[in-house]
Amino acid sequence: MTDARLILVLGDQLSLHNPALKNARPGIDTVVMAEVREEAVYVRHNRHKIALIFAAMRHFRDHLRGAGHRVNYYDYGQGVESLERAVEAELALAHYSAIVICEPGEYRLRAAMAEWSSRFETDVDILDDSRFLCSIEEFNRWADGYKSLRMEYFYRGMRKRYGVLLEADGEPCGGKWNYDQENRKGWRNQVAVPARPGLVQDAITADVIALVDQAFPANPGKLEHFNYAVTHEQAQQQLDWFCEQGLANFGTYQDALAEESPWMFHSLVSMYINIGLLEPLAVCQQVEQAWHDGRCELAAAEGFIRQVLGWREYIRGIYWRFMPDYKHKNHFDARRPLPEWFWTGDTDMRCLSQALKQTLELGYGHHIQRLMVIGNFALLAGLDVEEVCDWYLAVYVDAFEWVELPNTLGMALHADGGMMASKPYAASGKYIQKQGNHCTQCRYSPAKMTGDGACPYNALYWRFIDRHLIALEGNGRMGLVLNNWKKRAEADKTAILHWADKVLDEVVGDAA
Ligand code: FAD
Ligand code: DLZ
Repeated sequence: MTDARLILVLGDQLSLHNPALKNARPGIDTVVMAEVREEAVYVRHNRHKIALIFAAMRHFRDHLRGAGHRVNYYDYGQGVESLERAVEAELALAHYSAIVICEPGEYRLRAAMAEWSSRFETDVDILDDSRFLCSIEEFNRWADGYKSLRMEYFYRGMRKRYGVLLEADGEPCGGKWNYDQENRKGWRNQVAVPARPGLVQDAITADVIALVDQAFPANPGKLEHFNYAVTHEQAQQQLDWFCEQGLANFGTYQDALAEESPWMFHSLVSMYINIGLLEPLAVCQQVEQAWHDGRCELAAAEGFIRQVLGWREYIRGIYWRFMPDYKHKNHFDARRPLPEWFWTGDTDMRCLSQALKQTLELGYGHHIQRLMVIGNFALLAGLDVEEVCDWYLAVYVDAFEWVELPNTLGMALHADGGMMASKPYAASGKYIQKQGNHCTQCRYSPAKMTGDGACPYNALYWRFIDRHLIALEGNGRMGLVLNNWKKRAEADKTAILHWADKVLDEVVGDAA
């Protein structure tokens, strides 16, 4: 009787620290990896995302084989329907004493795997994902102690726990925990944006690109622009490049919007951390070291580290604490169908068109595009929460439900009623004008509220305030805005609301 184990490695678990691989015994255990239909089609994934995952999986397979592991790998062309079917096929080939898996990042798969033990009549060990810096249990323990779960307090705890940007006496470096106030500059072409280095594609990646182009003809994504790292070494080179070229300006322009660049000074590392090509603590430590070496200001390093050590871990904690109910929340009862142009980017709103087009073509949008351009529009227009979330899950290369859902449903759409954010991230065209230079190229004017040429964000913003006045009334942080609206003359309000309905009818389609 053999005690060989079947170790299943998923497409976003390509880490050398994957707990399922930690005790794997080359020559005894078998690692299984599978490109499967179910994972590839459960939303209309961007082709960049599928290509990134398949190419990184194939490179990881070779890496494991190089380290002596037996890896049974199923190519997409073999037509395996699901991960469950891949396991079933393996169990038909050999006897295994147990199936070992690192817990998956999405609830639907976690729920399915909970059935595997009885389904396969085999032990199934689902291990904690040790690649996160706060386990689900630890997050829940922290959350149990608070009435409202604010990221800032969680983040301070993580800084202390991991000794990041901390003085010897336990106080934060520089005397402050958070330098966000210094990180909000708008974009007026103040400095040159460095060109991103191109990555050389090997035969494995070229094969995958050809496969994805052929197998997913109706999906978004232009693979002639594919420029993502597919190995640990390449991902590390991308991070090194960011620390050299982007980090110094990252903080200052973190909230900026630029006509000239899809990524500005952002790091483009979320996709690598999320699939295991980079480790989050090492990423934070490298950025901290860059500050110690004098390569950036403290505000830039702190601003970056807060996103990874704070937001990323906090978001994951929120997901697992509140799923599965969280997915069905719809605080503002937003149900307007997603306009078809979300899949083409064909709208005259310049900021929105640019954010959508680069998202669809490259699989990437930076945070302010996701939150204040696309998400803000979806919030103001009352777009259907579930449809918007599915869209976000499909179009970004870094999208996995554990991170996409709280960011979209909670942060951008406030559909959880404020479980995460203390107020909705709703803003008019003036915010977009302040943060960037799209408005100079746009046919709409942020200075106009109604009439031809008025920026649609303006009237939609006040319509949103008017519609949800009662729901927002108890929120102290909204008081000023609500009073501004209430103080307006009735005729003024009527004209704005009338125009907003026209905008919804003409720009969004369907003025329900
Ligand atoms: P940078 O701006 O350089 O930030 C550095 C790193 O911080 C990122 O790589 C990421 O690992 C982390 N980070 C920053 N903000 C967040 C956040 N809010 N939540 C989690 N991690 C964060 N991020 C995803 O990884 N996957 C998603 O599917 C995703 N969907 C989003 C949807 C919406 C509506 C919004 C508002 C945000 C979403 N984010 C998501 C968070 C954030 O926008 C991306 O992580 C970031 O834009 C990735 O680009 P970057 O690597 O250049 O990030
Ligand atoms: C996103 C994705 C895709 C497109 N394809 C696969 C695949 O073929 N095989 C696989 O193991 N994983 C894939 N993934 C990642 C999974 O969807 C991911 O592991 C789950 O969503 C859990 O986070």
